[in-house]
Amino acid sequence: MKRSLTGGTAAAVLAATATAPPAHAEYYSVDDPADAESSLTDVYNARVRHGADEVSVVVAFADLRRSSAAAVSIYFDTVKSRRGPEYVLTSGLGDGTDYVLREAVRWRGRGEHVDCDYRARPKWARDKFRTVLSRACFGDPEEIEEIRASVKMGDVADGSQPVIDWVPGRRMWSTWLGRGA
Ligand SMILES: [Ca+2]
Ligand SMILES: [Ca+2]
Repeated sequence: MKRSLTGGTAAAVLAATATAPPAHAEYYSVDDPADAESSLTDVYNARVRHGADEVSVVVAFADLRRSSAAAVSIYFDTVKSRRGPEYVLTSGLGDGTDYVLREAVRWRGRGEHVDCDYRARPKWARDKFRTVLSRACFGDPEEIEEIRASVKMGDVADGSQPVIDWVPGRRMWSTWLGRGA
């Protein structure tokens, strides 16, 4: 289902509008424009939460379906002194697909899956994808102070041309999130 040209253009003009939380907030939420409309899974919003024991990310799409062939990668930056993400969770968005958390090097997953407590699930009826990861997935929980995340959706809408939607932008990050109560 195509959005109207007018609506799409107007939305695309707007830069991603972040809800600026105070420093060390535990939440980050960003709306993303209709800038990948050739894919049903154009990302509309991403929300990151750094809780007392878990980190969760919810990604909202225009129209998420069980038949989706798209995938989502959620990058986590946990070590400020090392450029780029330390971890990446990758999942399919269709029915029967799987998900995996791996260490990341230069924005690519590498090695075996990280052995820790995490889960991920598309919620087709709500057009959302949600993942929840134990803080222990990111190393010694006592040593992790702040975490930030970046979201990339990838789809092959017409079977040839890849459609990519980064939130809040290509290799850009949420704010740093301190551990919440
Ligand atoms: Ca978008
Ligand atoms: Ca890093």
